[in-house]
Amino acid sequence: MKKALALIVSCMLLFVLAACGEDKDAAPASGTGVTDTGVAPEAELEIIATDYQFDQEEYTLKKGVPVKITFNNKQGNHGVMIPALSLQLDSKNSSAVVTPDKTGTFEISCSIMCGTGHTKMISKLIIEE
Ligand SMILES: [Cu+2]
Repeated sequence: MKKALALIVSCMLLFVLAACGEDKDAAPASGTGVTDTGVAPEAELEIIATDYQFDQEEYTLKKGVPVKITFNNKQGNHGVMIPALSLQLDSKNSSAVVTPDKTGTFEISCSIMCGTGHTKMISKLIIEE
């Protein structure tokens, strides 16, 4: 009898834990798509994607200036990946505030296998002093 009770209690515990887990997963979906790093942006940059290119060949940012980067998927299904900023955006998670901490020329590429032109979707990110 005690065993049965213990089993029921542990089942209930599992259920409660599972329910908590679901809540956590659901939270980001109802968010605004903005990754809040607690830093107020001083600049904004929009990257627009179409089949199969980004709207600019080069994007320029300033080192040390927090910038809100917004990804705008106008055509097709693309994402943007900027390894130098540890940043990846797509239509679901479309905006983030980052602060570039190094200067140089880096690569921006598409993060989603979007089709025949995928490998051509490369632009430059220039971070100036
Ligand atoms: Cu792609």
